[in-house]
Amino acid sequence: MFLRRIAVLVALSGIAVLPLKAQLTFDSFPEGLYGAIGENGFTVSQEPAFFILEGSSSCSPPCPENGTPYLATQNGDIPVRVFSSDGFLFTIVSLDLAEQHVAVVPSCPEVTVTGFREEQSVASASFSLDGVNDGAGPLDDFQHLLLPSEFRGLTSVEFVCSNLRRYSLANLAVSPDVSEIPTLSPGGLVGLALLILSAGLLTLRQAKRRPLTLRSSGQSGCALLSLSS
Ligand SMILES: [Ca+2]
Ligand SMILES: [Ca+2]
Repeated sequence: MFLRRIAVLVALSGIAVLPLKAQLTFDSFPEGLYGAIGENGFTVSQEPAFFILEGSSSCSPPCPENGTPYLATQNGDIPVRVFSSDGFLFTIVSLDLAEQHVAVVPSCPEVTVTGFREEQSVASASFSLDGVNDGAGPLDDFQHLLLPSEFRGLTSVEFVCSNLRRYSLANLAVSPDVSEIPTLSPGGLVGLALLILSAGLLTLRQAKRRPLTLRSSGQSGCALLSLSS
């Protein structure tokens, strides 16, 4: 009760509470065209827009299938950009990539992932797509890929497939860098301390009003003791 009350007060105070890990699945978005979407504290954008698709039958020729919605590009040359909606530095751990359309050759051969850091340096990695893409067929269209450890401390990350080749993207595992969560100002610390103190006093006052049941060993029954003032 006490911890739950503190959590509610912290939330009401407007102090940012960050998930340590977040999965960007796109699962909560209906099919359609989007210029940008927000999920779990992160923004995903592409100019002028990308598709959210639910499966192979969503387009013609058929698209890949993974049983859930995913992001599909209109133009691989224009970067799909991901960044923390609150401006925190973050790490990208893994993602799922697939081609865009069944039986379209050549499909996207390779997606390049570029992570941008605050001090202007970049991390870059390219992932070859396996060409396996049978839509509603039994094969796994999406590949699960791990990013190198250099993809941390990022302000944003971008995905590109050159020569206008389309590709599909799902299940980005990202996490805000804990060291980048800002410390509270002295005023903020005082405010947080007062919130915790208030929650404690409220919990103690309610506990005093409740009857307290004491059970002593070696005796049958129990004594009821009221601490009401
Ligand atoms: Ca398939
Ligand atoms: Ca594939």
